[in-house]
Amino acid sequence: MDSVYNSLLNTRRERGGCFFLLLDPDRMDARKVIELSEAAMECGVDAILVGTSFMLHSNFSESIRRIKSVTELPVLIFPGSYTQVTSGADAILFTMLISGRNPQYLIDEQVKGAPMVKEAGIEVIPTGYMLIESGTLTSVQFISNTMPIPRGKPDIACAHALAAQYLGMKMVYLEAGSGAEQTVPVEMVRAVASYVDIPVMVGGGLESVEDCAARVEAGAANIVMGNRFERDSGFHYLRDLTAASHPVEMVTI
Ligand code: 1GP
Repeated sequence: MDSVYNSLLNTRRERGGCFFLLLDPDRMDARKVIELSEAAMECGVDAILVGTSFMLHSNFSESIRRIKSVTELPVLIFPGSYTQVTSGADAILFTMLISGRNPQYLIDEQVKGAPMVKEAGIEVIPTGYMLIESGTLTSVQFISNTMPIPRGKPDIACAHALAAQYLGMKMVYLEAGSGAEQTVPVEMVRAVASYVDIPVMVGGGLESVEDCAARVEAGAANIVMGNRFERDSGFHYLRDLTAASHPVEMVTI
């Protein structure tokens, strides 16, 4: 029933953390999607997230089908809107933008998407999505028309994350926005991870081994990276990033 969620919990328990690769089919061509999916398999990625803001150029279902054809990794939809619900994936992060006060992203998108998720028959991972201030106006902030949580206010982040837990969500996502100049502060990750019992996911502007290691050490269960792979070609460093997100394995080698 919750097989993807439970397998990610197990990985986190056994290896200290998980690394998720985010693919945006609007921002890379089909060949790169395939290349990255294959590299993910080889380099120790735990799951592939697929999501996009607009669906300007991509055929979302076809992209997921392509990814599934070259990898056995779990593929999770990370939807920019309810129109991205499709049956080819293994699970969906059923997100609610809890840091905002825009009813469209608190309930409207979910009501439109719920019947589609049921029809698709995919696993649902209810996720509290929290936008964190990152120094500049990010796409997600602009599109969602919501205020991010101030980066110097971990107490506000903690209260939102706990509300998500009490509402029955299975995960919280601390998001600085794709390509963020300032990433989610390590101290905010530490505060939230020690305050709630559900896994904490972190993403937005993370680039380096140190970025990943510091957030896993602070208690993040899942690290998300996408933008860096859109820019670069050759993915030799991916293995280092996944290793940094699996600290238990690093110690035992
Ligand atoms: C964006 O948190 C994710 O939704 C990943 O961010 O693309 O900056 O890695 P990047």
